Amino acid sequence: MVTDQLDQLRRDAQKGLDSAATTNELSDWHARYLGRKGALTDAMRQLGALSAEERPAFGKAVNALKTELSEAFEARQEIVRGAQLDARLATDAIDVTLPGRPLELGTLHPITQLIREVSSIFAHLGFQTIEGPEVEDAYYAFDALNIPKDHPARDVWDTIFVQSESREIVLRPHTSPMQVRTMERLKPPVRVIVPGRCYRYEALDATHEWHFQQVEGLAVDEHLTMTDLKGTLAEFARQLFGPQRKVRFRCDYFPFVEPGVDFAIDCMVCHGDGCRVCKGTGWIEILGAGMVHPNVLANVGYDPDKYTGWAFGCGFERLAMLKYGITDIRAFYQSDLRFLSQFDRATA
Ligand code: FA5
Repeated sequence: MVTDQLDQLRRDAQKGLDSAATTNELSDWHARYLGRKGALTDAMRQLGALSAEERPAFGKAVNALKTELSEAFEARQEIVRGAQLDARLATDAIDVTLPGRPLELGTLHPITQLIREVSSIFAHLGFQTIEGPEVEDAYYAFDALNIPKDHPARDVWDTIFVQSESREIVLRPHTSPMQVRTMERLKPPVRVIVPGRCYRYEALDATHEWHFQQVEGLAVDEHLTMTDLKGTLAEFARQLFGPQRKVRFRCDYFPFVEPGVDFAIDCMVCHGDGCRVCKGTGWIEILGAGMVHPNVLANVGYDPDKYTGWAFGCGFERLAMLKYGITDIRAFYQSDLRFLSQFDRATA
């Protein structure tokens, strides 16, 4: 009778195990048959009600069934785990034959491209490209450039001040401070260009940004003259804007050069006839330049009787506007991909 009960228990347990298909169902089954309050524990409890002769055989049979069901449980557990893994692999399957999604490549900003082009032109003319600080001491931005405190020309550069009590620190309004820093560091002959960011407290419009990029050019040696300046800038303009470009120099004033000039090229839209781009003049001014002022040479310890030099300063955004026919300078820094992706010829 008791043995019949155990046989029934075995059949029920085996049936339940065969139909357990998930780990949850398996742990329910384990609790029901092998757990502390499970059917086999109940069966063991019946030992007390049996006679002394029946007990050993029944105890042995219960233990054998426990071992048998434990082994069956482990085997079933393996099968269920394997089936679950197969199901997960089937749903997560990657089709390695599908074509990949192409990565969108970034491109260099048009101003960065132009900086590289200008550096390359000047490299072929024997100029080294260097960089300098954007946060600058007013000594380098003004004083050493022959613009002492209270000089009216200081207002021309609408300067953003960072600190002004013990020491005047500014966001550089032009790259000309690098004339002084370079000459302090190097002995003549000097031939450098210095591209970099500049900042001015400006009213913004189609040709004025509060943040823009300039390139400074500086050459110092014995016997340098305006002719060298003129030849270098004409070559630069023709390489950038085409070999047929005419160039024009006119007097201009900058405290750190003497004489000072503005440099223009003939309008590439109307070829000098006069149009909206050149405001009817036939010429487009692209930079300021001149012979380095003797005071600036003296400030860095160069002998102005022995050395002469020339310098120029040019805005990259205005160059790019001319080169690419862009009518509003603000387009460069609005991060509009529709605008920027037009300049995707260089990616490295
Ligand atoms: C200067 O900054 C002088 N340091 C240039 C110079 C260097 C003269 C060496 C002589 C010798 P100016 O303020 O004109 O000059 O600026 C030079 C160029 O910077 C301008 O022709 C223009 O292209 C660009 N620029 C000036 N202000 C702005 C602005 N707000 N937005 C965009 N470009 C500007």
